[in-house]
Amino acid sequence: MTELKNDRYIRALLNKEVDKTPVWMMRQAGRYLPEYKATRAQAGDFMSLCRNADLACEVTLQPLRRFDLDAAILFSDILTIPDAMGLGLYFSEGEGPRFERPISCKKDVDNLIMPDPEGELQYVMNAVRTIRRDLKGEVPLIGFSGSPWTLATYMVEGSGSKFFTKIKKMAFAEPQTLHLLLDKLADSVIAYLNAQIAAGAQSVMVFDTWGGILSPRDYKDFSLQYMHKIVDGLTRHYDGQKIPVTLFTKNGGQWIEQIADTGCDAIGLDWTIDIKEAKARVGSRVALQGNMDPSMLYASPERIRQEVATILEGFGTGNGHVFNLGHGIHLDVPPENAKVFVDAVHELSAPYHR
Ligand code: 1CP
Repeated sequence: MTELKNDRYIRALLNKEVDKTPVWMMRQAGRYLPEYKATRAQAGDFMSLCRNADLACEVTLQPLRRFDLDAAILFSDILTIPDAMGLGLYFSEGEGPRFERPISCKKDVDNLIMPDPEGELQYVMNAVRTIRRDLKGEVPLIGFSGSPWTLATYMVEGSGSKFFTKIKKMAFAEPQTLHLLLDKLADSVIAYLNAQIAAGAQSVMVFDTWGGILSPRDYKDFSLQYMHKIVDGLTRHYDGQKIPVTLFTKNGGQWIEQIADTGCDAIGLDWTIDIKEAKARVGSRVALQGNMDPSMLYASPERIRQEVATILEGFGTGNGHVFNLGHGIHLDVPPENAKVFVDAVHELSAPYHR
């Protein structure tokens, strides 16, 4: 068991007292940092960076050298699972992720490989082990996965999408096929996240980036149900420590009570919900993470500080808040503005924790 030098993030997720509100940024390692671009160029393409444990560790640590962040997040991607299932992930320059062999029918689902986390996905576990070693207990390491629904959208669409017509066609015309796929994905995610925990992840987060494109009934049926299965299947205690689980559904503000009912420890909020209202609705059943609009980082230092102050005031006193952006940091944000944001959270939150 390693003692953490800074355990604010874990304590806040578990609704315990902290001296300042912890903060990290979704996609904190990435193209807005010149040093990331340099390491990525050294690796070649994005997947080669993910597959190289030393370089994946280097880019994980880069934002921590610049900013006073309270957590590190594994450098990898949610699409590692579909890739390991046999879909052939590739990145076309400027176009984002794509699959060589997308899913279109039941036979494709039947043929999927159930990936072995210490086999096809061992490179991810190696990155986790290397990062934990090099973090030296400074801050906790967050492991992550995509939600089954969000992974399925990429697997069926074959790439990112705007209207999600193929996955919705499958959902409404061939629901049994989609449920079969989602169930396989949930089993794979459970094995993958439990392996990350065994390799050293001290908290895990499930990204449901596309759950918010569904109707309330379909969200429950196609997304939430499978995240619930994941929460039930996760290792919740490891090496004498509780492993907090955060569920993030982008645009999921209307469903936070149901998300809390899964038994997760924390809910990630985007910026389309008022954090004061969210807290009133879920009380102290779960911690809340979020919820600043990432585009606020384009504003002046004064405006950024003002927004941080407003969100802190909205949450008010009490435990259970992790500050974050409501989605990933944009790639053209000046790194100095990210520093203003992180420092403002620590400085302005201290009075709420006396
Ligand atoms: O060119 C590059 O360098 C690749 C850009 C990039 C990066 C930096 C991709 C491709 N993935 C990542 C890393 C990544 N992805 C991390 C670790 C870094 C960190 O957080 O510091 C994480 C947690 C993700 C998660 C991820 N990937 C999500 C869920 C969170 C979210 O932002 O909604 C999703 C939807 C993806 C898919 C994906 N991978 C990459 C891109 C450009 C995308 C988005 C495609 C789309 O818009 O549909």
